[in-house]
Amino acid sequence: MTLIDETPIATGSERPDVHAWVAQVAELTQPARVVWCDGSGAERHRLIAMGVRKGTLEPLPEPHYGSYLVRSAPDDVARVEDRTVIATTDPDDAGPTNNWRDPVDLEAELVELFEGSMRGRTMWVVPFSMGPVGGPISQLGVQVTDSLYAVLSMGTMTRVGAAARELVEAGAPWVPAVHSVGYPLTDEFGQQVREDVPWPSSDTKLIAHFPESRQIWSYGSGYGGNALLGKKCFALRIASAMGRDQGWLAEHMLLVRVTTPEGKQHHVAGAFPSACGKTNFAMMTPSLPGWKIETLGDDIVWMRRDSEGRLRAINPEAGFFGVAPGTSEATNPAAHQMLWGNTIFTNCAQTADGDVWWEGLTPTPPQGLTDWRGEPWSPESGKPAAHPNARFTVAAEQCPTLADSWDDPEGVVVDAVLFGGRRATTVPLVAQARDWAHGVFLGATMASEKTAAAEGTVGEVRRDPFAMLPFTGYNAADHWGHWLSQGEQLGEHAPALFSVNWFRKDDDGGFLWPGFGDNSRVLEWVVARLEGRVDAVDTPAGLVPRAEDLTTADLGLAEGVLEQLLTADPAEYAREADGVEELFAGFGDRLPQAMRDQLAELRSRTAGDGGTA
Ligand code: OXD
Ligand code: MN
Repeated sequence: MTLIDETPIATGSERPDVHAWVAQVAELTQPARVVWCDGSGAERHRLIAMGVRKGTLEPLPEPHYGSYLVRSAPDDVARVEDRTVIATTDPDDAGPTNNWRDPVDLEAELVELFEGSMRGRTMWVVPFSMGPVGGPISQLGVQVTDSLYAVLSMGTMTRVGAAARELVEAGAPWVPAVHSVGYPLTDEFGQQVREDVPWPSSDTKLIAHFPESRQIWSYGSGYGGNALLGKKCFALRIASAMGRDQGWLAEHMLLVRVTTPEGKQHHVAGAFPSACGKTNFAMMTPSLPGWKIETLGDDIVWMRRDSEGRLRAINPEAGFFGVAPGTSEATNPAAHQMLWGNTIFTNCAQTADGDVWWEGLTPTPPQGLTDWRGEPWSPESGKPAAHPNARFTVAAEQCPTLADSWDDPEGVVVDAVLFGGRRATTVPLVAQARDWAHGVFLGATMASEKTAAAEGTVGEVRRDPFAMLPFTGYNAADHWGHWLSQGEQLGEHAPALFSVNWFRKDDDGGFLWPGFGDNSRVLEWVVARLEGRVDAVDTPAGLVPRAEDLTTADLGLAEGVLEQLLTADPAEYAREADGVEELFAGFGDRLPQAMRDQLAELRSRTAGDGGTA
């Protein structure tokens, strides 16, 4: 059976008939029944009732109306990056940061894996839109899946239903996405071979992407980004390749609207690696009086030039799949409040009265907790009660800080983009790029430090270009080239680019900057730069604020801390240049010349300060 080659969607001119495609997948996977989803409330109720009956969903007590706890299999708790592959005809099109596979070999492997993989199970067909249905920046997809949890979650995270289905049936471009948990219940003769379990999954996992024919095949996992195929698989890996070919951008970014005390609005996107506080930033309560931050998205942004040449952005998702641990009324009041009901919690701990709990929700854990595996828990166990990657899945509309324009199909005009890593040293609190190419260099060279063995020592630096290391569906160097050419086309309409770093530490390992709502002080400076109201200091990091231009008087920072936060030390940047050179070396001649020029510029700015140039 040929799965990939007979689906001529790569050319963009012809699409497979969706019904023929569903029949083809059903012939391969042999489900007991095929059910088309309509995304209705009635359907959600039916699915939830089924999930409760199977033991997959456990209802939470009052007052959490419509909320459920799910426990995954203990070995199916996160994205599996080493089993996530990109198939391209030429390995260089996947590049050195992806796990490359030959498309023909991969197809053969997938046929073997998926053959009969849904026997005895229901195959749901989920037509969905990423972004408002029919919008100029939106895209369509169809996920088939034998996971009830995936269907329910897709219903929250994307726009599922008749409107998307009608467009797909009418021949609009769409992305086929096949998902099986790899847990068949019957053999080829229809004889039952095992009972279903609350969280079906397989030891064999493979998350496969075909950016050339725009297809996704995911096997063996029911968790998050491995299974909700609209998210990382489509909206980042496949969409980034579509964006390269079609002239737009799919990025791992948050999106907020900033309103100044004078009532001026600016839209800011921000690329931050996983676990660097994107959701907290996107829902921030600013500590600066009179400032307002409204949420448009917390994880993914699609951006496209409009007819006037401006860069417009949407959040293609319709919900939040957020990390629960660390979320509390103190750290993220908006997120805490939006979880009042209609939420699916996965791998959280459970209190004696059946409610959910996670580390950081309350200063001390309540008595009588059950851990995420369903075992009794006490602090003496030395293990977390909630899994560190425990999640909540909730509709965007429940977010109290949601901007009214979050659902506007036209999107919002992006005024600024922030690139933020987690760096204990070297990188200042904020720096504006000198120009577009320098901004692309700041994005390409973003990094996070692994936790150092001893507090205060310098951790190993892991480069995470554009926070897209596991998410760019093509050669990362081509991604930088694509950003460079977008900048050329945007010209005077290009947003301003900045690097930010909330995580700089003092010599004792303490954070220098309070972060959270105080990050609004950095946004105040960003806005002042956009409005041309303040000068900046030219440093190896870029254009850094003068200390007097940041509002910090009421923060009680110790003497010298602000200066330290704003320092871009040439000697440290000479070492940074060495690290960047190492990163760039991996890309050979795919590296854009402009990136080589930026590295040379950094070398010249740090010459004589310990670098190798
Ligand atoms: C996520 C991630 O789940 O970036 O959003 O890992
Ligand atoms: Mn993410």
